[in-house]
Amino acid sequence: MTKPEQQETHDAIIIGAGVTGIFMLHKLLGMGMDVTVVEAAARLGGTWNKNRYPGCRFDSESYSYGYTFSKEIFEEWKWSEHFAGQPETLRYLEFVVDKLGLIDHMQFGCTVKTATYDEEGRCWHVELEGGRTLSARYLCTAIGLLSAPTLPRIDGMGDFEGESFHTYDWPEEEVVLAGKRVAVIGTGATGVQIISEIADKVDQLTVFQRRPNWCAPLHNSPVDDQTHEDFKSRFDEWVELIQASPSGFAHQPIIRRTKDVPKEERYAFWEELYASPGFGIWVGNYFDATLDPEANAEFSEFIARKTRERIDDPEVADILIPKDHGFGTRRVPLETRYYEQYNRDNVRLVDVSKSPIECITAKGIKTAEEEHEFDLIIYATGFDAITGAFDRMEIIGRDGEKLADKWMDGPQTYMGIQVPGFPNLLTLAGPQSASHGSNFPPAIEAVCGWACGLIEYMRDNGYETCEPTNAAHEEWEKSVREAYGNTLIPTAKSWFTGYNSNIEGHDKMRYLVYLRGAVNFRSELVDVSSNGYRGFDIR
Ligand code: NA7
Repeated sequence: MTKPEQQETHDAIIIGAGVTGIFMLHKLLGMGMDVTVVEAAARLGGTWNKNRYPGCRFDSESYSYGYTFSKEIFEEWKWSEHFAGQPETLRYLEFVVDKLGLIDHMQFGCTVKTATYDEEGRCWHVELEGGRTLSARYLCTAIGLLSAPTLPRIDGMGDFEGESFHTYDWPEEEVVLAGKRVAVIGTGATGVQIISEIADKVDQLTVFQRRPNWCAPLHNSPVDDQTHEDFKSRFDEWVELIQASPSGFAHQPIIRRTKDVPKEERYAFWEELYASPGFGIWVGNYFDATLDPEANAEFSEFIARKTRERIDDPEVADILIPKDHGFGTRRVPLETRYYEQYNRDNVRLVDVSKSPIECITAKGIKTAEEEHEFDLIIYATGFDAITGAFDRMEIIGRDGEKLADKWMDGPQTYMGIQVPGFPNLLTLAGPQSASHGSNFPPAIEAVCGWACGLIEYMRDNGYETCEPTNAAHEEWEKSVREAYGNTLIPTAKSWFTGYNSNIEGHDKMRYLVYLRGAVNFRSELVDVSSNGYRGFDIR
């Protein structure tokens, strides 16, 4: 392949200016490299720029979601809530970029159309929408795990005369909710947040639920000055706590089997978890709660009881309690007064599993039983998770092989970071890494740090290309699959297991996530690098 003339050339190109892209840019610039970030949106922030729907906020503790690589940033930024909302998180990322002087290395409004490996030049050529091309030795994808929204495949969606959009495409300008008849389709983490937030702001809210999720209270609260000072004084301890946790949150699983704990004691502990903030209820429980079917069933029944207590109408409660999967086998939405919203007179729940949506009409949504009229339809229908953002651009490796074809039946990677046949492509936050199975930013700090170590090693030794061997990739694949088998995750259809009814072909299990936890993942990274980057073919 010949290099197009007058091409903009860098040492590295990072695609995406979100949490990952920002940190990777900072690291590579620190190594003295010439780097540019190309970002499709008009501003930085990635997920936290796009998800502007009402109620969007962290389910991670603010202090565990913020970067931990800089004590100065940790100390200077004061979170206003223990689980910050989207506007604050976006401001935080802008603060970090400003503090580190990164903005001049970012180009906005740049959607990548194709990225093609040039065997002869040992580099990547990136073509943007509009025709501009850039090239670099290293191509780093920082394109998010939930950044390819999927709309349902329902007839008549274009006929609706009111407003409608996917939560990811929530408009920047204000959306008037007061006095509106609103439909929300979808009750995942996004739907739960939006329903909780808007129920008392709209005239009527109708929720279309296909399958319920197990939700638990978030217990958010403001951060006062004293608490912030405490966090500042315990920075090292706090980072250690997060690093020691398999989930990357400020919670450790209890190393006791559920049935080994006397009944009274375990129920008292579960009450405590239900009354505590954050994901402790999911990842700070007895370790077998999401591994052993019996333990899982008992804990699920406990949550079902807690849920029923909050809903006035037992029939509505029954529809909201999952029957097809146990607690924690899908992503647990954390909520603030979610279930109480169904006690309001202006909120209605439609069970789509019993009363399927037939079509969208000019006026609203027609189910098998009724035609509902709306002013606004909100699609909280989720994402083509983890691999979707890769599929939306054309990535072409050695011998013209397309990444989308290679990954047709599921991703193939080594360490979740590289793909055989795609030299010098670093899939930061790519499939089969720990960043999806644990708190995202700490995992990404580890992955980016490791990838930079690899680049440094290549630079110091005069190497030009790196890609995994097929054998290493196959072994990794096997290990990722085996880890699924040790959990109850495969018993539930969700984005963790690669299902999405709105995409052709995504109706079978795909192994997208490294499930052995963040601590093991970091050990595997260290093991590989300290053994001469075992499994990588570096030339
Ligand atoms: P999720 O968790 O994938 O949830 C999507 C929801 O939309 C879920 O309730 C789906 O029902 C529902 N859905 C999807 N397609 C349809 C159709 N065609 N008809 C009816 N209902 C549908 O996405 P979220 O955006 O909520 O959360 C994604 C992540 O963002 C979350 O895990 C956090 O990490 C942040 P289903 O359960 O498939 O029956």
